[in-house]
Amino acid sequence: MQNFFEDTICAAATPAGAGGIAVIRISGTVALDVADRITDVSAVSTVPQSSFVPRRVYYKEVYNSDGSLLDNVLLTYFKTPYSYTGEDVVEISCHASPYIVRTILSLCLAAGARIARAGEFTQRAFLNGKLDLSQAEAVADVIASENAASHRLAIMGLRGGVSAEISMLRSELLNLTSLLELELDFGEEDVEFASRSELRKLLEKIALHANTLRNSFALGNAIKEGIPVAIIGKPNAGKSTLLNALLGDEKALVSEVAGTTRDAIEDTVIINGIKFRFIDTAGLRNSDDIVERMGVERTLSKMRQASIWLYVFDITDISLEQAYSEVAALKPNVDAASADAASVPQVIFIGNKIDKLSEQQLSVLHNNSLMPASNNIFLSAISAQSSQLDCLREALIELSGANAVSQNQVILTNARHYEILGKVMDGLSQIKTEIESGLSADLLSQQLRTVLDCLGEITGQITTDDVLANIFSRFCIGK
Ligand SMILES: Nc1nc2c(ncn2[C@@H]2O[C@H](COP(=O)(O)OP(=O)(O)OP(=O)(O)O)[C@@H](O)[C@H]2O)c(=O)[nH]1
Ligand SMILES: [Mg+2]
Repeated sequence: MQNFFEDTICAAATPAGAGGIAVIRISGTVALDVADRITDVSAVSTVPQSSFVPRRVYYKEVYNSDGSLLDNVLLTYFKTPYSYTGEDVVEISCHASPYIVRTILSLCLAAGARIARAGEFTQRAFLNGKLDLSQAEAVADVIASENAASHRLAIMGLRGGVSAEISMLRSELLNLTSLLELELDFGEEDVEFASRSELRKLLEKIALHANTLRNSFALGNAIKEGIPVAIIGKPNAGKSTLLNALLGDEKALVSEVAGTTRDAIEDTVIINGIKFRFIDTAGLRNSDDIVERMGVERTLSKMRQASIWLYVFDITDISLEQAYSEVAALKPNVDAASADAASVPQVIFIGNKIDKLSEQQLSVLHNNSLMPASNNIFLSAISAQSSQLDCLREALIELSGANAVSQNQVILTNARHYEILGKVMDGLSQIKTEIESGLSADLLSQQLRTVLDCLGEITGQITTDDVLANIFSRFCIGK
């Protein structure tokens, strides 16, 4: 259904002072009027009858209010409802001078438009039914996407992947609700159309579906924000050297003094279209130095957040078995936060400083430069100083899981959707308990309706002004 807003809005859709061309977008009932007033004639003259044909590009002149030429522009008209917002939209491409853009905007204001708020074009698109809310949110993700993996997920959202998944869940729940509501219609006759154990099974299936979708957020969020990789190990193992080599930048201080790194040092790198967030940490050891102890605390907390650990050890100093037992000893320190199976980190053991090994010792390692030792454990022998890290990069890409996402797989990347699905899961498990305790059909169906409303918050069938304001205020102006 089309909503009509009183105001016609305008804004630059391109960043100020960048590139050769800027685009100004005007949307609303008087967009065409505004376009008429500012092109070819002085803005103070009377309004001519518009002759713009939709979806054609016009070469026009824009004049200052004193009648002098401001710029030559290209103008395109999109007639309601066939536009981004669903309203009459005019797009003006002008030269990207901030002065020209500012002046055209002020001519638009004089002609009856007002400046758009952040995200207002997309908000109108949503309110006019051009996009649902999860798609509107994906627009912001597409704009923000900076690598192949996050872009792929954003496009999936924009094309309605999340919406389709939610509407599938909704229709499964609606089926269940209508089974129950049918019973209500025959209330007097005390019939049970759906056996309670059938209902429970259906509900479990729906909960499983919702849970799978919800769990995909761990990966989706990591792909969007950068897969968190903690570089950990004993002091002097070469962690900071490895960070620098991975970043191709001398970001962290390196020295032969054990305990060089105190604070966690983070930076992101894109490897094969996947963003990784590497976190170099303070070497793990017991220390009397209070600052170093604080650093170690910080290391443990970064380890809890990481989905991959690079456990670096000096291959000339300790054996693989020792490295294993060191990591095993670390696990209890971080397990508290890892109750969720999805968050158990994968570990790559990195025997560092192979340049210090003899030819003979090296030949033992040869061909074994990267071996999957068991489920979540990989081995790599490197020299962090040499920057020859292709094996490690390949292992990281593989462990990230980003490439395993198939074209059609829906992965959540939006924290709001994740939170709502949490509420949905709670609701479903409560209903399951209530089915078991024999709650009446009408109370059960009421509860199911509440869960359905929850799902509607994701796609925007159910929203409040606050939620909308919160979502769209994070957009840039002009989008
Ligand atoms: N021969 C050799 N030396 C290395 C290699 N990697 C690091 N080193 C040296 O080992 C020492 C410690 O390196 P760092 O990168 O500072 O070690 P770290 O693990 O960050 O140490 P802390 O910050 O103290 O925990 C430095 O003198 C490095 O030059 C390597 O691959 N081969
Ligand atoms: Mg260091």
